[in-house]
Amino acid sequence: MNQANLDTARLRERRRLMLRIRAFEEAAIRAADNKLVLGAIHPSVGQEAVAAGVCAPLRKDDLLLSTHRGHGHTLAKGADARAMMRELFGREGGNCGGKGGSMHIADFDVGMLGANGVVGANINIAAGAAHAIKLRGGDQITVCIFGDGAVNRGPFLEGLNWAAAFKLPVLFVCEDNGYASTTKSSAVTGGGDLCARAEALGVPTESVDGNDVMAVEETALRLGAAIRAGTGPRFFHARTYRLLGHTSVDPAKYRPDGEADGKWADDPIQRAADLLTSAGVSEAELTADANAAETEMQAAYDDAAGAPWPSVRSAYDDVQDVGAVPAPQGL
Ligand SMILES: Cc1ncc(C[n+]2csc(CCOP(=O)(O)OP(=O)(O)O)c2C)c(N)n1
Ligand SMILES: [Mg+2]
Repeated sequence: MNQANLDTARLRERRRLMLRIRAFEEAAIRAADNKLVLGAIHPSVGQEAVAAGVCAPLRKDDLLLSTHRGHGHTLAKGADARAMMRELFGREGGNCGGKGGSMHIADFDVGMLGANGVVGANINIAAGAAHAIKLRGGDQITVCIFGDGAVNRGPFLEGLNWAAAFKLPVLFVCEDNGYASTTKSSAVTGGGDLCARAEALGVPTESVDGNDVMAVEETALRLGAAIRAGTGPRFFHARTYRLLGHTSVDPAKYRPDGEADGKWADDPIQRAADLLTSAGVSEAELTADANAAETEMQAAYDDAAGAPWPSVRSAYDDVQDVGAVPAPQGL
C-alpha cells in the first residue's frame, strides 16, 4: 500500500466493517458454545478483508452468492446483523424466518441471493443469475464467492464455461484460505494454479493478497467495472488464511504446529490498524471502533436470545407446493 495515496477515511470504514464481521462471528461462536445455535458455524476469522473489499463497494442491486462461510459476505453486502443473528438462532425475524440458519442465509432486499451449504453449488446459480441480468439488459453484476475446495468440483468448470461462452456479468471470487475442511487444498489440487484453470476456460484472472483490504477493493472495483462494461466474467483469486478451525468446534489439530500462530501476524484487521496508525489515526479512535462493533453484536446476540420462536404454522409459509402434504391441524 502506497502511504501517500492512502485513503484514510475509506480504510477506517473498511476496518470498521471487518471489526463488525469479526464481532458478529465471535458472538455467534459464543452462542454456539451456549447451545443457542442449531447446526454448525463456520467462522471466517482472518478472511474479513475479502468480504469487506469485495462486497462493500457493490451496488445494492448487484447480486451476491456466498458459501457455508458467508456471514462476512452477507454483512458486507448490507444485511442487518440482528436479523442474521436471529436466523442463526432459528428465531422469528431471521432473514429467512429462522428456517435457513447460518449456512442458508439469503436477503433479496440487499441482493444477497444466498449462502450455500453445498460446496460449489453457488457457481452455477451465479451463472444463471448473471444470464438473467444479461437477458433483461440490466447493468448489475453478479458476484460469486467460493472456497479453494470448490475449484475441484464440477460446477467450477460448468459455471465458468457458461459465463465465458455467453460473456455474462459475473465476478467469480475464490476465497483461498488454504484449507478445505481438514485438508490442505494444495495437496488435492491438480496443477496447483487456480488462475490457469479459469484462463483455460476463457476467463481472465487476477491473484491478490486477500488480507490487504484496500488491494482487494481496488481489484474488485476494477474487475467489476470491466464486467459491468460488458466484457464478460473475471476470476479473482484472493489469497488468505483460515485462522480458526473449519467449524467453531474444530480445534484444527491437523495443521502443522505453529502454522496458524504465524498467520495471526498477518491478521487483516491488525494490518489495517497499523496503516491507520501510521496515517495519524489515534489509538483511542481505533479502540472506539472496535468497542462499537462489539457493542452492536452483543446487542444482536441479546436480541436473538430473547426473540420468539417461529410459529409452527410458519413451517408451511414460502413452500412452493404443499399440495401433497396434509393440512396441519389445530395450528
Ligand atoms: C458437495 C459437497 N461436498 C462436501 C461437502 C462437505 N464440506 C463442507 S465445507 C467443505 C470444505 C470446503 O472448502 P472450501 O471450498 O475451501 O471452503 P472453506 O470451508 O475453506 O471456506 C466440505 C468438503 C459439502 N458441503 N458439499
Ligand atoms: Mg478453503
